Amino acid sequence: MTVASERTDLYPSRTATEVTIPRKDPVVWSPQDAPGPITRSDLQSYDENGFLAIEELITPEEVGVYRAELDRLVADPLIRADERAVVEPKSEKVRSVFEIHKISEVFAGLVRDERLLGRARQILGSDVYVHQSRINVKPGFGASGFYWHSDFETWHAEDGLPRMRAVSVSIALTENYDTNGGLMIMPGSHRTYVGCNGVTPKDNYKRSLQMQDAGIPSDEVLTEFADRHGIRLFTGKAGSATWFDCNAMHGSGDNITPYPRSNVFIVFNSVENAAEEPFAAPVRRPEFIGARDFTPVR
Ligand code: 6CS
Ligand code: FE
Repeated sequence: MTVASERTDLYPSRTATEVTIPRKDPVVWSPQDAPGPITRSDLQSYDENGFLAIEELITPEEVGVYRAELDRLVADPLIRADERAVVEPKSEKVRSVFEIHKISEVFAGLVRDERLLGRARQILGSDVYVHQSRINVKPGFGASGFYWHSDFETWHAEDGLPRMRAVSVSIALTENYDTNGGLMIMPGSHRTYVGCNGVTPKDNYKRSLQMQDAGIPSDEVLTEFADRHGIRLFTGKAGSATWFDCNAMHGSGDNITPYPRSNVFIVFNSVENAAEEPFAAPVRRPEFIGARDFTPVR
């Protein structure tokens, strides 16, 4: 067992100075002609941009099933009282429910679905396990968004993922308009790592899942990134999905419309990249946020 001090940290962050370094890992870990649901040209586009938008990953009927399950979970007082439920800072409405692939048979089936599992394996070039799953309700009338960040920066610093060998999929369960707080990604930003300054407070997750402040790039870096890469807003019908690389710079705005922007969000990590000790945090986050069960999804 290597102790933290002996480890090489390829992606230092949460130090006194902000750094930007070139990515040291492939984006697509399997050979270009690897079998799987993603076409060769889509795989190349994912490699280049760090994301892949799919117009209809699940059918309208399936959207109905998952929406009903989301509504059931959010309405359950036991779930609301559970630590896996995160509420909106202002309205106290449920904002997210974590580890849904464990608490819901319906969502457990989704992570095993070949349309998800096959794509994750093709991108990561190995068996995969679920590092994190959540439903985001993003209700109307004021749900707050997420400021710009790289998920990998958090998953490396706080959950101990050593390499950039994880992929997220966000499946829309309500229509994503250009007005109700949709996901924004900077295309190509996944090829540069931003090591942020600022130390990770203990129990950071209690705040960061409502409003992230540790691991936030500076205005200067974000301006340079936006000028270089641009910003793409993802809109689409319920059932559409966005796959994005763990290091893509992304965020979302507040939702002040009456229309919720609900999605299910699943993070697949390679079994070759299993979580170690945090690289820049005093303690591990709870397992419902950063999984420690590395059993491959079958
Ligand atoms: O800290 C995390 O793991 C979560 N936070 C954000 C803002 N995005 C990714 C992830 O779900
Ligand atoms: Fe994120």
